[in-house]
Amino acid sequence: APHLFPSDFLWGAATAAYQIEGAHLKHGKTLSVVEKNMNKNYADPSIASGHYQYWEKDIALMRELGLKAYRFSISWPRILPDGRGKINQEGVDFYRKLINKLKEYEIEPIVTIYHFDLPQCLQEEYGGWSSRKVIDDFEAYCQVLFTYFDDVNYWLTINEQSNMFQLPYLMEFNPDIPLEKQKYEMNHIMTLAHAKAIHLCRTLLPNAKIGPALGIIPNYPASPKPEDILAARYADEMRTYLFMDLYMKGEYRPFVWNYLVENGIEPTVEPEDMARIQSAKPDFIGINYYQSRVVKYIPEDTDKKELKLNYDGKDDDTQYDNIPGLFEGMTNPFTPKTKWDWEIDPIGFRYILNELYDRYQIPLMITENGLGTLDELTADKQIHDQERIDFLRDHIRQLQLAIKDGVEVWGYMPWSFIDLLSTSSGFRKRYGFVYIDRDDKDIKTLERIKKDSFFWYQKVIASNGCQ
Ligand code: BGP
Repeated sequence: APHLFPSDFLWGAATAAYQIEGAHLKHGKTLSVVEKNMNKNYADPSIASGHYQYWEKDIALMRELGLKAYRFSISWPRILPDGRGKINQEGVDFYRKLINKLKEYEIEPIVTIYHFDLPQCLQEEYGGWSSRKVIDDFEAYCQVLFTYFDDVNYWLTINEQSNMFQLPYLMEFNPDIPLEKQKYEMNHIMTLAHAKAIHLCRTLLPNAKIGPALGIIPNYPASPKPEDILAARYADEMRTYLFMDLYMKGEYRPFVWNYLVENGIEPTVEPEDMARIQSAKPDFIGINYYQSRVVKYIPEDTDKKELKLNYDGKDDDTQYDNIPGLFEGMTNPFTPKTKWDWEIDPIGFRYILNELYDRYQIPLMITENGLGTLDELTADKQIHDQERIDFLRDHIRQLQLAIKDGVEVWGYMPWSFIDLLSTSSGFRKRYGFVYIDRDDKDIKTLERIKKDSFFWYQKVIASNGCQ
């Protein structure tokens, strides 16, 4: 294959704090909302992948893999155990050591400021993201990060604001307020917090690059029926362009705004809000891509079905995203599925990158992409994860084609570097290039074992994208 990846392309891998670190109530750290609310049958964050303890081993593996970049998140309650005010020096030191080591090995740190882990104490104090008070606390947290870690060149403000409101364990809601109303209010407040982070970054770190990371799912019409074509468009409006337009234009899309008003669920917008958001244009957009979605029209009088929290690979657990009157997701008869029924669609990756770049003309960074599956350790301690290699190879090819199509992409951070706690499915569903020797209940040795995909990706990086 011809070399089409830019010579400075950032080949990386991604993780998030609560999914790998462990030590979740140790060394000064307090509880976060996601740690409190995730299903403990699958996911116990107290040890996770043991990264807090074995971080040096992990970085040595990154170096061996040849990573040019590493995307990780900083845990807010590890830095500020009370949500604000007193700094936990041990937490600062942990990330300081991590960043120093990465720099020593010439691995570019790409730091997520917020990956689902609001300090639980702020949830209890004022309802977390439902109150504007969180904006100042978030800004103060960013100020700490931009001061202590001023040598970081790439920042991600908020991970998957778009999905945060779909998967209830990532957030905590007030049972006394209608859920839909609350979601859009929180989304607005979160967008303001994101804008604050960008403004502060421009002041304190004028040379750094900063942007959000969105979970993006392209929507395909279920049939050539005109109402299904419209359904796909509406799904894109509500699940993708709502967020993209807020970030990129500082505007609510007319379709979305009218829908919210009609349903009495529009957020409170104060006079300066939109100007603040508008003046905080990101340098790039992070894209988390796992799958595409097929949607059909469903009438307004259909009952709304809430997404299920815990996929366990069983068909009856599958639930599809839906907004009665607009769209409902369904299975795609033309694509293979993962063991958790996620659609495997590399072409959708090329399609959506083109779509987003066309609309917004902003550089993109792939901040997540990967295959969650069961990995079996063989008797001689190997992991033959050919399925993962095929998945990543096919996506990298489509990424290469998207770049050929003219899309500007800065880097590729597959999810995930090492096996980690899947928020929905614990340690059964694995994503890593490196296997962690543990199960959901049995912690075992936490030994790090390189999978076949590790050696494959090593070659991909060394050849700048030839597979
Ligand atoms: C994204 C999240 C990640 C990761 C990934 C895989 O939405 O940003 O944190 O969890 O999805 O999801 P899961 O673990 O549910 O398979």
